[in-house]
Amino acid sequence: MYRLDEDTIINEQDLENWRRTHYSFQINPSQINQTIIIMGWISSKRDHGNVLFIQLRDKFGDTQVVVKKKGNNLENEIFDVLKNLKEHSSIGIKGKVVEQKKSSTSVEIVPEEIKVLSVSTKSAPFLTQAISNIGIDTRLELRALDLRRDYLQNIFKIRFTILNSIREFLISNYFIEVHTPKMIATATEGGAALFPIFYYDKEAFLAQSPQLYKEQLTMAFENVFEIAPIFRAEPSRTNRHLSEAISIDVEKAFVNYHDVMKLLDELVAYIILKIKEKNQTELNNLELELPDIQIPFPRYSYSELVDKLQKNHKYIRWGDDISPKILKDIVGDSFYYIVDWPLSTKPFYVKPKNYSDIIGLPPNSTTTTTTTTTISNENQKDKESESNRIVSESFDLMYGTLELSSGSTRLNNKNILLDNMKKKGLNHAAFDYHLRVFDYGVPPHAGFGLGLERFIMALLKIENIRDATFYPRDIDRLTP
Ligand code: AMO
Repeated sequence: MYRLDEDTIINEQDLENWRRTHYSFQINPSQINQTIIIMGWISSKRDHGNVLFIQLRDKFGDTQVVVKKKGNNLENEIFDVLKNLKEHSSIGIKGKVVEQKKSSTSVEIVPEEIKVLSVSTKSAPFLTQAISNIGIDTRLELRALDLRRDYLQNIFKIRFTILNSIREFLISNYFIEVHTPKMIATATEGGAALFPIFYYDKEAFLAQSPQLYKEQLTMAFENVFEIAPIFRAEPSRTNRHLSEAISIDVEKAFVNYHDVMKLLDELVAYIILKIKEKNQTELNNLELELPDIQIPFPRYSYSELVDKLQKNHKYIRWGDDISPKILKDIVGDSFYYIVDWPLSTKPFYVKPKNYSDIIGLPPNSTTTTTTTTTISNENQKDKESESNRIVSESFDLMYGTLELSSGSTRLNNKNILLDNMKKKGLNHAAFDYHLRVFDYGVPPHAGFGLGLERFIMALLKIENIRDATFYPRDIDRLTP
């Protein structure tokens, strides 16, 4: 029982044997005069004195409910309850379908019985309909309510299409979906920081990526993909980093980085096609048009970009990571690749363009991989002559200044892998569990990791990556 004010008491009721007979999208003029049961929450109310219009929302949209104060006891009671219920309250309505030319479905519901299932006792701090100007932190504190808003509903419906189309595309290209451990023993991604955890009596980490496992699985299944969380202890507060993100990891045997770039081109094209096919309503609601893309996406070599950048940014040296900010000057707002990165900027499993290069790699010429800009050690870089610029078979897929994916051909020769690890200062023994499979014929392979939230951000022009995920995790947020 809820006392809404001095005079108004509303009783909450059990569901009992009430079950929805129709979702909003299933209601149409063919049911006129039928009695149906609808359920949902009040998304908006219009009070015209003796007539009340309620929009009852379910997972597919709104149904208009109209109730008049007529002097009949039952109708008056329903009128009073609905008039006093706040938006977001959950109710069930048993009522008659009647014609209403002005409503979008050409019908509306006149209630005969109502069940108040859960009373909203507070006014929502943000509206159901409008894109709120309220700060994202206020919204995140009540995320489940926030997710009811039209803006986010549209985004998450498209997200669902993206995930489905990725699965469709990869499965039709002979990939199998896998799952790899998320509690692991070693780092894989160089500079990206780890979350340590207690694993019984040992120190372990949350996986930064499924990298080593997806590589191993090419031995058994050739073409594998995983859609799962990756964990990155990101100390910075940005609009494009999460501490827990969803990565679409793809790995394929008997190919190199050119082949998987082609696969990624085709994957992106397929996703865009599917969104256009399935989510036109959501795109219209968001007032968005997806880009008309042409594949293959342009490919710029790292060296070429550095040469261009150096014209305006004298401090940039070959071997530095490229900051997205400075890329702004030379790239448009679309998809492109940066290929052939310095080996020193990439993790240990990435293949150099020439095997012979790595054998002659000077000691300490490597820097750890970072996902942010590193202004390199000037002295070290000064010493780096053009002749020992070691290039890797690698790529980043970008959208404007946003990195969406990284990929590469991987080292599959154990000796060279060991050598590269040594140059990167990694302890072989810690990776024994991984290295031992290289004694048994690991096929040549290549792959990539595509950040789901980053991809959604780029396609749907979302300003803050937090709105591309349900419950974001960042340096300041572990709840809800
Ligand atoms: P990388 O570290 O570049 O590569 O990650 C791949 C992609 O994952 C996304 N991503 C993130 N998204 C949001 N918040 C983060 N903190 C975050 N970190 C990464 C980005 C990025 O491009 N193992 C390799 C992939 C491979 O070579 O297969 C890897 O993890 O979109």
